[in-house]
Amino acid sequence: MKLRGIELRRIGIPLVGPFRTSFGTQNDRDVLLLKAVTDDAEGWGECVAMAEPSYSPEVLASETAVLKDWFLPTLAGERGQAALGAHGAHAVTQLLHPFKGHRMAKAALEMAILDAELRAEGRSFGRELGGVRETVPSGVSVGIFDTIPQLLDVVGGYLAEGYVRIKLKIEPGWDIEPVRAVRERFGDDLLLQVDANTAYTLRDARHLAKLDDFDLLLIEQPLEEEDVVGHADLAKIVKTPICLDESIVSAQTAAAAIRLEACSIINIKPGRVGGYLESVKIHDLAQAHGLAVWCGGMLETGIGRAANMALASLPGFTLPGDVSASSRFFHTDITEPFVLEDGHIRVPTGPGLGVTPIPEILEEFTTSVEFIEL
Ligand code: NPG
Repeated sequence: MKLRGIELRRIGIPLVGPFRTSFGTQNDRDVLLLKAVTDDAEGWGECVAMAEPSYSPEVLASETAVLKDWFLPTLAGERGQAALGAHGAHAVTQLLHPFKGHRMAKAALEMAILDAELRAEGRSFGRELGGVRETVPSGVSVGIFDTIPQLLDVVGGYLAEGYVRIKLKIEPGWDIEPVRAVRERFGDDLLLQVDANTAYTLRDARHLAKLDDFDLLLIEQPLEEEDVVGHADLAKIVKTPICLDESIVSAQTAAAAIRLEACSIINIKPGRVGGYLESVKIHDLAQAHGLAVWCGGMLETGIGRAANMALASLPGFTLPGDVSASSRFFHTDITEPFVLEDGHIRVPTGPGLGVTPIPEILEEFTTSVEFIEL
């Protein structure tokens, strides 16, 4: 495979409504899309970085800069092209290994090149990653609201649509009571979990233990991302399983967290860990240690969503993920929308991602575009 160039395209899509978490409120999604142009095919990648460094230090501006200044020149060089020619997308991680961090840019680049490679060979993302399911159960992430009646209305709406699991965003002051209200209104059979996005400290352990009354599937990332030991301490006080998100940025950090017993469940987000291939490694590691994993979401367009569906179809993804229908976030997606079918979403089976942006819609949302020839 010869990589001819990469198109970097910024798009802005309005959200169906504000999405409030413990780290801020989003009203639209500003996305960096990559298109890898090879001799044989074109492939798409989506960079999940956000505009502000509130979830991760990696932001759209930093990821665009490292791609242009470091990653693309490395792939363009003689050694880069030779490695891509021999090993395709599997060479990307090794080639970019000398560069620290910026996993969201690495993930997007690997994804675009892998998509181009698979499209050229007529193979699907799902098959390539090791997927075993045709459909995946769909969970939905529910933001923070001003009042409990508002929250109950929204959760009721999602359940009427068929979502099989509800994740409530929590923060100090919005935790026990909203969880109690949802559990009481919708009953004990509802699959329910919470996500704190690092909003607590170990001093809140007794308070968080009150969540044990509500039979939650898990508490996601209650403490700061670097406080892995704190999560291990918390896991001894709280009975609800601890799930890590922000703390896990690689298979190596996953191995350390498992060894420390800091979590019993992992949320895998390919952008956060540097790509779909690293995600498979974390899946395999978790499976070997008997931990459940599930696929997180970062308000992806249909491009990132398609790849997430493929990942979520692997056998170790035993909990429903944040793999919602496109309509959860967007009135108009840039690809054919992903839709709920009896609480599940169909994993694309066509070559590569199995979906492509619809040109007119892509143009409408585009705010800038640049082609970098290699
Ligand atoms: O379904 O795409 C989705 C969103 C799920 O809540 C969700 N994502 O902390 O997990 C998270 C949160 C998030 C969104 C994080 C955007 C970072 C950016």
